[in-house]
Amino acid sequence: MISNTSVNKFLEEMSALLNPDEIILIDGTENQLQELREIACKSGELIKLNEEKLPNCYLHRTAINDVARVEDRTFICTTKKDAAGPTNNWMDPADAYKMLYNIAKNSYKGKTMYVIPFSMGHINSSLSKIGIEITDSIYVVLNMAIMTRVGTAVLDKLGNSNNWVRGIHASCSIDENNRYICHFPEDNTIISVNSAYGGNVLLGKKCFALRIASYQGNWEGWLAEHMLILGIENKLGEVKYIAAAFPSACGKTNLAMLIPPEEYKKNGYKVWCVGDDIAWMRIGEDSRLWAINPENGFFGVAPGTNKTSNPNALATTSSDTIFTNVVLNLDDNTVWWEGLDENPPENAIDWMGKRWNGKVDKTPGAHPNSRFTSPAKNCPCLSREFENENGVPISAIVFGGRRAQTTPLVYESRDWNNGVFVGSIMASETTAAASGKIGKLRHDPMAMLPFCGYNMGDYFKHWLDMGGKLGENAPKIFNVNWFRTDESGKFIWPGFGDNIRVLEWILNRCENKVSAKETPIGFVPYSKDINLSGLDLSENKLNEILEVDKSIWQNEINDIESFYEKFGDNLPNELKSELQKLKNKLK
Ligand code: GTP
Ligand code: SPV
Ligand code: MN
Repeated sequence: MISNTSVNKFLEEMSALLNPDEIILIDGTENQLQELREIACKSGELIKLNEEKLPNCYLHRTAINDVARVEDRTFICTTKKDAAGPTNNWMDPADAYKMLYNIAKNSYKGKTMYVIPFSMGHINSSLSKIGIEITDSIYVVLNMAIMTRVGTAVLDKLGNSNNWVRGIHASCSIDENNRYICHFPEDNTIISVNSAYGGNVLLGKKCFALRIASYQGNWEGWLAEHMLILGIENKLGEVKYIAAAFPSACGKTNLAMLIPPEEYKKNGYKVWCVGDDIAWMRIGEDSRLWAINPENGFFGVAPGTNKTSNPNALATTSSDTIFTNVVLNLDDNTVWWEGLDENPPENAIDWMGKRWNGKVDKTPGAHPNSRFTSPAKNCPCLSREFENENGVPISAIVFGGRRAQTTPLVYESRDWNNGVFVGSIMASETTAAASGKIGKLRHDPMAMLPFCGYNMGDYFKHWLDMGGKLGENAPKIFNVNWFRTDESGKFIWPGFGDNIRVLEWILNRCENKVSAKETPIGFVPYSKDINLSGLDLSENKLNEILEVDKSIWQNEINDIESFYEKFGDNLPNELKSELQKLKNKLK
C-alpha cells in the first residue's frame, strides 16, 4: 500500500516489534477520521459534545498521572554526550533503543497500529519536512490530523526519499515510572512510551518541530524556534510581522490572536495570526529573515480563555475541536473551564472523571494544563499568509518571560549580539505546562530550555552566526514582560489586547520613529511613547514597570554567571563579552 522503500522497511520492523492485530494507514480523508471518532466514542476514549452548540467537538480525559510534558523523562540520545549539552538529559542511543524497544515490545497486541504520514509546513513548500508517526491511540491520530497536514498526499510528496522523521508512540500502560520521551537527532527518530498526553505524544510538535528541527537547523543554517508569529496591519493596509518566544503558558497563543482595543481598531489596526507556538525561520533570497508556522492547528491552554481575554481563541474552539481534561457540563453536554465565565456548571464531571459541582466544590474542575486542539482555519484572525509557502518577513524578534520583578515591560537590545545575549539570559516562572513545581524562577534561554535538541552553547553560537549572515537586514531584538506585579501580587500591566500598545512601540523603534531611553540593559520607552489612551493606568504606574533597578540587576548578574558556567567552553565569547559589558554598565 506504500511504495516508499524506507517507510515500508520501518513499518515491517515496527509491526514485528509491536505486534499489532491490524495496521491502518491514515489517508487524510474525512470519512476515515469520522470512522475513528465513532470507534473512540464507543470505547469511551472520546465523548461527543452537543452537536448544535459545539459541532464536531469531542472531549477526552487523559490518565490522572499524565497531564503535562515530563521534562525529567525527556532525553536527547546522541553518540557523544556533549552534543546534548548541559541542559538536556542524555542517554546513549544504543542503550536507549534497547530499553525503549523492551518497554514497547508486543505492546500493540490486540490493538491497531495507526500509520500517520504528516507534513510540518505546507505540503508543497520547500521549507516543509515530513514525518511518519505510528501510534496505538486514536486520540493521537485525531489530534495529529488537526495539528499537522496528514494523509496520502504527504506520501506522494515524499516519493521514495529517505528524508523523513520516524515517530514511534506506544501508550503501553501509561506507567509514569517507565515513561520516556527520547530523541535521536542523528537518526531522525523519536520514541515516546507510556504517555498519551499532548506534547509527549503529538510527535510533530515539540519533539519534531523543535527538538529534531533545531538540530537540523543548526546543520542546515536555519532556526526552529518556540515562537508565535503575528502580523500587525496599520490603517494604510501595510502588515509588519513579529516573532515572539515566551515559555510554555506565558502568553504565546494569546498574543498571536490579539484583538486590538477600541481606539486602535478605530485607527485601522488589525492583528493577524500566522502561528501560536512554533516558527521555522530561514534567510530569504532578499537576505531578510522569513518565518513559517510548521503547524496546521492550535494546541492551546483552555483555562483563562474567555470572551474578553481571547475571543479569537474561543471562536476557534467553537467547532471541530478536541478538548482535553476540561469540565463536562452534563446539563447540555458542553464544556467548561476555570476562567471561561463566572457561571460554573453544578451538574458536571471534572477532568478526573468525578462528579463535580462548580458552585460548591473547591477543587478546580479543569486541569490547569487542560487544552483545546483546533484547526487553524477556524481562527477568525488567521493571516492570509498562513498558507504562503515562503512564509512572512520578520521585522522584530521578541523574547519574554513571566517575571514578577526585575525585567521591565519592554526593552530593546543594542544590536543582534546583544539581543542574543538578552534571549540567553531569559528567566521565567514555571507553569502547569510541564510536570513539577509551579512558579519557580528558572533560566529558559529563548524559551527553548526544554526544546533545544542539541548543546545549548552551540545553539547560542548558531544564533550569533545567523546574525552575521543577516547583517543589516537582521530584525531588531526586544524583550517584554507582561507579568510585573504590585505589592498585593496583582499584575500591573493589563496585558492581552492592550499588549498592542507595546508592539506599536516595538514597530516604531524598528522604523526609527521614536527615541528611547538608554539603561544598562538596553533601551526602554519614554512613557510618553507608550499610548495609554482609553486605559486605566497612570503614567506613574507605567514608569514603575519600565524601571530598571540597578541593585536588582546586580543580583541577576550572579544568577546569569552561575547559569553560564554550565556551558564551559561551549559558551560563545560574544556572550561572555556582552555579560562583561552589562557588568560595567551596572557599576
Ligand atoms: P503554551 O501553549 O503552553 O506554549 O502556552 P502559551 O505561551 O501559548 O500561553 P497562553 O497564551 O495560552 O497563556 C497562558 C496563560 O497566560 C493563560 O492563563 C493566559 O490567560 C495568561 N496570559 C496570556 N497573556 C497574558 C497577558 O498579557 N497578561 C497576563 N496577566 N496573563 C496573560
Ligand atoms: C507547551 O507546553 O509548550 C505546549 C503544550 O505547547 S505541549 O504540546 O504539551 O508541549
Ligand atoms: Mn499556546
